[in-house]
Amino acid sequence: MHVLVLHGPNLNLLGTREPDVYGSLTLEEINRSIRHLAAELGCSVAFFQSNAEGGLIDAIQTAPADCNGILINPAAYTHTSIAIRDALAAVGLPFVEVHLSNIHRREEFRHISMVAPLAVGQICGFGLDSYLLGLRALFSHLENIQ
Ligand code: CA2
Repeated sequence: MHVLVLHGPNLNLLGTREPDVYGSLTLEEINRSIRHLAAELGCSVAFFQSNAEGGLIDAIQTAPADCNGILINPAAYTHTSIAIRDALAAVGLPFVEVHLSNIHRREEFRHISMVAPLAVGQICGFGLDSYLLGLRALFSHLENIQ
């Protein structure tokens, strides 16, 4: 099983600013924990972060070549990007949407997710654990549909 982990805009800044909202871990540290869990589960992971909508869309479009599923934090594009939603719909790979913060207890504009209706599920509010729970959920979903 191979999973693509996608991080949206500004997540490269993790660990440097707004630790009260997003925690103090860097993106590299988050990726390390995801890689560790993936090894435990017996799946492989690839990581991609982009601040550009097009970069994320290109990664989604090429994912079916070698990936069984996608773990995605689209960051602010969650709330705005019909283009990312269309790309996820077009490739049809199962994906789990994750967020570090609980988007439903924040500003109203964060309550809407363009991608949630297509996701296997959404996990938010648990910091690093959102990613780890998301990977476990995606992995077990992928095993069940094999
Ligand atoms: O909680 C999440 O994971 C979000 O996807 C993070 C996005 C935000 O726009 C979503 O509503 C919820 C923002 C990512 C920005 O990350 C930063 C990290 C450090 C410093 C500044 C921004």
